[in-house]
Amino acid sequence: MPARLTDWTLALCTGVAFATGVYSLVTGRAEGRWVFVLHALAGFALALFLAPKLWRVVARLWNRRWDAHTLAGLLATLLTLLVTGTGVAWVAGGTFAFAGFGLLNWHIVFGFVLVAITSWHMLARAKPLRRRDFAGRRAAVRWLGFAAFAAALWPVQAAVASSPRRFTGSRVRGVGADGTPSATWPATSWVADAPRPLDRAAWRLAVAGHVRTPLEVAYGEIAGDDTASAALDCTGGFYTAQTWRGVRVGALLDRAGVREGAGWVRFRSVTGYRWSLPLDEARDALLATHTLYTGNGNGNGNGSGSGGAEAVPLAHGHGGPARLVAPGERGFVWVKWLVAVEVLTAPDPAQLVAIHASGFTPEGRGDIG
Ligand code: HEM
Ligand code: HEM
Ligand SMILES: Nc1nc2c(c(=O)[nH]1)N[C@H]1C(S)=C(S)[C@@H](COP(=O)(O)O)O[C@H]1N2
Ligand SMILES: [Mo]
Repeated sequence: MPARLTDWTLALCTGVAFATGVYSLVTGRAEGRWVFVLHALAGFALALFLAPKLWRVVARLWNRRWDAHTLAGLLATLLTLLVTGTGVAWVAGGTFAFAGFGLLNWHIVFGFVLVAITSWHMLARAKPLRRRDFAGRRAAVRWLGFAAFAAALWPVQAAVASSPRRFTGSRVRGVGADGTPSATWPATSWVADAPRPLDRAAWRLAVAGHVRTPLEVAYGEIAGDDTASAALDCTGGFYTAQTWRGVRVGALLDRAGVREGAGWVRFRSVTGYRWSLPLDEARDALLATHTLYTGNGNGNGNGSGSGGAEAVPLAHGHGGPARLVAPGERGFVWVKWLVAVEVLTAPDPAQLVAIHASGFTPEGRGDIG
């Protein structure tokens, strides 16, 4: 295979794997499934095209034609193996934890490092692709052969892959011994938000912003009868499918009266963590105070029975008194410890900073209540 064709194919595979990987972080709907397929194919192809590449450069390394940038190529090789290895190990059901990070988190970290290292390697070595690098029949046949090989690995991995896994790659948590949902999924604050427990009696939710009548709503008004069945799917690699109970956001917004020109609704935590959704999507979302279980014992017993279903109040770790439940959105959108619902006329770009910085606010650190 022509050297430059191999090299630029490696660049393409790395770019596609990285882009689909990053995009996968925000995909929570089944229509986004293809992103994960493309991600795996790009990853498999990267690993396969590595073979002719190393075959080609090994003599160069062996003959000590080393310079200041050789290290980049060597590190790229190492990172390629680490990234594809951790990806496949995750899919195959592997577990691993180091420095507070699990296997999937390390996979993501390695992915970012690989892109940085490959950029360095390319700046030092890349030569432009010419027409004759991919015009030859032999080259085309070989290239297609490799690509077909990568695609053929997809059904193989599907057969080998661990289950139950969601299409996002997340593994199920929060199920009882009998396999039905229970209130036992992990409490995860990925930026180490750790507020003090909020007192339900004193807690108030502000409904504010672009509304006719700003409201201060007490717990009893949020703990309603609206329900939503939806999976909380954390990008850290777990999901839990629950029936959530509380009040539909749209019902609250109707009470406050959304003003003309509103387009977004921002959900804010006591820690400063916040996210916003388009108005229509926000209306369908739920402010949840409880999870519901039919049958006995799955909710750990501290709930109240009603109509055969047991309702368990959201524990502090899960964002009680009330959290956002946004069906179809990844877990990071499901703001915990809600204190405000704000109607906006434009999206809030600073939320991208807020979801990384909320562990550093006095409330987020738990210094003040
Ligand atoms: C992402 C996976 C890649 C790996 C693991 C990798 C690995 C290596 C290694 C180990 C070497 C020999 C050490 C050195 O002289 O630097 C090398 C050389 C080289 N690489 Fe890469 N590389 C990758 C991607 C790329 C890309 C994307 C390009 C350019 C588009 C590229 C172009 C080159 C060139 C031109 C050389 C000089 C050696 C020769 O052409 O014979 N590589 N690579
Ligand atoms: C840049 C280089 C990357 C490469 C080469 C790569 C490669 C892979 C491979 C080969 C797999 C296994 C796929 C399978 O067997 O189905 C995988 C899985 C996965 N990767 Fe990556 N990856 C990269 C970056 C990323 C990034 C940046 C993210 C997220 C930000 C990410 C998220 C994931 C997830 C969520 C899975 C599990 C998918 C599943 O369980 O079906 N990857 N990756
Ligand atoms: N205030 C706040 N809300 C938050 C988070 C956070 O760190 N702070 N983490 C989010 C993430 S990344 C996930 S996956 C879910 C986790 O919810 P759980 O603790 O009930 O599992 O909450 C989301 N809501
Ligand atoms: Mo998460």
